[in-house]
Amino acid sequence: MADLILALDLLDPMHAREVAESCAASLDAIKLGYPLILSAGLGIVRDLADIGLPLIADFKVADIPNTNRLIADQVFSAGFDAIICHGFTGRDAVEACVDAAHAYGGECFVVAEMSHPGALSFFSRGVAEQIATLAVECRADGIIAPATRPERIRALRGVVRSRKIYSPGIGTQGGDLKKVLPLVEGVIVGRTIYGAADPAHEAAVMAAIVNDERSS
Ligand code: 3DU
Repeated sequence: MADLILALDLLDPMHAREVAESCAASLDAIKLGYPLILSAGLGIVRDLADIGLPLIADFKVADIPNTNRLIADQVFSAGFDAIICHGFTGRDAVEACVDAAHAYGGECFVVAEMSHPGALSFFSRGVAEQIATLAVECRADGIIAPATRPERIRALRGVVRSRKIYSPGIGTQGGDLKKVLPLVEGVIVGRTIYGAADPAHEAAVMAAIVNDERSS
């Protein structure tokens, strides 16, 4: 049972709101990251809250524990429901994010392996498995794993078991929605939806595939 999560990487706040609103009925959550927040300001989180979907902060937080805690406090105070952090920073830094998320009743996801080709420079030779293990030990709610490499999602499932796996890289980056859906709890889709001529239609098409998988 996977969720459809829109990566809202648009720069114009009005356009972002329009796309989010028009796609909302097909979505389970919206992920906001640096592109939109740096352009529109953190206030856009409150502006989007009335759409009624959980909002995930993709800041891939990767600092020392104290700074991670300060960032996470800002994220959850702003109205986000979940945060994404990096795991290569180590146990204390990841725990700072997880603890802050849970103190606010939110969730924390740890990037285990990225989806782009260059990710393999460092997310290889067992590193992703180590990060996923750390995520579980730190009581993170889940990990981020690449839709571009379904075999890696399968390998990381062996580590995280029942914890959630959210997977970006569908569509534009080459990941196949139908292949990835049975492997994860959430698919993250950006350009294929918001870059379509009719984003609401594209989101509805994808949601129908997600729902088919849910009922199969
Ligand atoms: O390629 P898309 O346009 O569907 O966007 C994917 C989103 O997921 C985008 O916000 C990107 O920053 C994020 N992401 C990855 O693509 C890959 C990762 O490993 C982690 C996050």
